[in-house]
Amino acid sequence: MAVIAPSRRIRRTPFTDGVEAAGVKGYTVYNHMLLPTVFRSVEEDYRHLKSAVQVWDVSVERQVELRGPDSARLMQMLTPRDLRGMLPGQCYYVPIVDETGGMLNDPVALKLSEDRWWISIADSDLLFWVKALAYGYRLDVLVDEPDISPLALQGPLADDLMARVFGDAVRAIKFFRFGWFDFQGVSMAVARSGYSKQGGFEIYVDGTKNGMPLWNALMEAGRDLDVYAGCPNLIERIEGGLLSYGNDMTRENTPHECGLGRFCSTQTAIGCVGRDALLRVAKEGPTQQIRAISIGGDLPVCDALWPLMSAKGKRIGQVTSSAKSPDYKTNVAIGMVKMTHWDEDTELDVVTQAGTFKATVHENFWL
Ligand code: THG
Repeated sequence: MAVIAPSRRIRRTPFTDGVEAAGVKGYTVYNHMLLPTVFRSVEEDYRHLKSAVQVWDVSVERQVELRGPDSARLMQMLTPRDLRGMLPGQCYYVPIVDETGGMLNDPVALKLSEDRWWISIADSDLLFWVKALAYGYRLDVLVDEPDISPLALQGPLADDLMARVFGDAVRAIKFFRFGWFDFQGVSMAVARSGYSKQGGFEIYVDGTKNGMPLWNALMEAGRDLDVYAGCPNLIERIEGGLLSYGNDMTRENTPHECGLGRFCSTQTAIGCVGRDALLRVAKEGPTQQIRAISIGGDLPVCDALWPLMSAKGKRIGQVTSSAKSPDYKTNVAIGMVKMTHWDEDTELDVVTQAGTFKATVHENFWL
């Protein structure tokens, strides 16, 4: 493939200079911004992620900030997850749905205080929907995108590296909680979270100018830990069942179809704009759902949906992400499968641009 032409519409990040110095080999575009996809090779990056520690430029996880007395009300309008028990310092994975119950995004929400929230978004222009609701309902809330850029530390040695730069107190941060930590006189939110199953942190870097100093400090402090630049890894995230908005689900899907029912409490999420629609579909339950799928053979890259066919030759779903897994000696994949074929060990055919391959449905992901 040819290169992507750089322009103002494809934003660089505060860390792009560091990413390029580390030898980034590929990018995707996510929230109109550069997201690295590979440094050494996807397989080498995968091995290193599972054994050491990586610094990830995940600035593309843009923040939609809500500020003002109606912030909590607006936040609850966006999601079927009941937010009443959420405390400042907590992160919640929150499906965001429209009035039909269709998925608009699957961000991590951070409650900074009763009247200040961050929505750490996946790849869709959620800002417009949030601004429109605030305006249409005449809410007393400011909605914008602040100069905050998440930097993730992921991998088994993340705690050790993090403690060297931010102090031993970071070790006490619990999963999906955050605290405020100082870097060179600037206070930043530090959460135990991230788009891998290897453990680690996300630093919500405040101010573009503070990006490279922090990047360099982490690289320097982690030299003997074999720290390296990394990025969300396709193989590892499929093994872990971490969904990719726009790939594995779209506005056409409900949270229940996406296997995100455990993050919904639609009955008590009073004010959620998709509540009535979701209550209607929840009564019957979903008729298709996301599943882990293993596929045999030498697959091409999955850059479009691949139809899934039953033994009788009927279309019963699609594969939307796949990668060859070194640890599981099979191609690991994520797909949407109709109810009639979603049970463990169901055998299917998957139709790719390079022919048809044997696929098997699983009820659980690998990690
Ligand atoms: N971190 C932050 N923002 C993000 C992402 C992130 N924005 C974009 C994208 N990732 C949003 N999607 C996800 C998907 C999965 C998770 C987080 C964000 C995730 N899921 C865990 C799991 O499924 O095991 C745990 C969820 C839970 O138990 O609450 O972490 O990664 N800041």
